[in-house]
Amino acid sequence: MNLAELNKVAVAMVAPGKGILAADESSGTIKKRFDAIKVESTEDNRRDYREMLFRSTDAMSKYISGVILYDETIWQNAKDGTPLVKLIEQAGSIPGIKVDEGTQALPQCPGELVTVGLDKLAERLKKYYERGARFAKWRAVIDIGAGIPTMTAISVNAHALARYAALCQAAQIVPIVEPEVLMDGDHDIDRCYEVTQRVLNKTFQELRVQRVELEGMVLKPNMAISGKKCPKQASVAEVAEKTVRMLKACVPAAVPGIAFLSGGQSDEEATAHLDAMNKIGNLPWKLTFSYGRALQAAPQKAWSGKSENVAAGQRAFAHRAHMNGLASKGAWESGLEKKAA
Ligand code: 5MM
Repeated sequence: MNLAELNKVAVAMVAPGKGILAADESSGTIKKRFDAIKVESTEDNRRDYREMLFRSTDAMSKYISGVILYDETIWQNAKDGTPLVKLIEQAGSIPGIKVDEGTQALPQCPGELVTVGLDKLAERLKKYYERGARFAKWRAVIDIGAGIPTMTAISVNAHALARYAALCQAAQIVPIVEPEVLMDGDHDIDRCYEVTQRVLNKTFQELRVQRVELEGMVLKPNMAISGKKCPKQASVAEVAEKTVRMLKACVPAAVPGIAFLSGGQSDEEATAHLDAMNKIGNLPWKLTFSYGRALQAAPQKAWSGKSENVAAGQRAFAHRAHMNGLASKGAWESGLEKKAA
């Protein structure tokens, strides 16, 4: 393993003003997204949609440090035969790959999940590296509810995240470590804080046990935030203050950067929260975005599967990428959203 090279890639992934586009929706998830805009989820439509994003040259080169791809996409070519991976590289962005194979029910833990995909991962990583991937992603899913999460779910998911991360680094690929505590319930922000703190502590304990080099990874966590169904929604200032406090308590300064998931927040909320955290300042790591829905909802709607809407889709994508790029430097203002509208 060449740690200096891994660190160089990790630092580039969280470069000031830039963040990561999570375009790694599995077949089931992209179908859900396409259903919402009444587009059939065929291989060609998925290719056309992602080609539209990756050919948004201005946005890609200015605001997108890296793109997380799904297995199908990393092997796909654009309409003119250029590999999609090349489009990303030509824009100066880094190709990455989701390598987990989804979740399965966790035995003896009703309602809880464990992420799978470690079998043959070393061989798969080698092929992805040859294709151009320089970072990877694995997402663990932790739900909050009555009596959950159990320590069992936290522990097995942290163990798998660390196994994955160690294998990535051995293959000269930077691991994005994503332990996602879902915001689906009716819990308040303090319960989210407490659960996420336990999850992060266990994850970093496992990363240490399995000798993962912290300088060569990126963390992708949820924010400390109220559950979607909680009657009391925390303000932007409270989310920012509690998330920064929680991360300072759990994430070693050796980690070059933290790139948040959006987790179902609205586009503007996800931007406002990131911006408010960066405005607090004096942080030991870079804080940026690795958004899926909060970057793609607007371009999906604007595109709606029609070739005549490609320019509008690219404009919508460029706008969100720009706003989040500003937020990664604490330089966003809500007025900029209105001006664009
Ligand atoms: C883009 O969505 C990713 C893939 O999800 P599935 O494997 O469930 O299809 C997802 O992992 C995503 O990278 C993260 O959850 C962050 O996305 P959001 O939408 O939460 O920002």
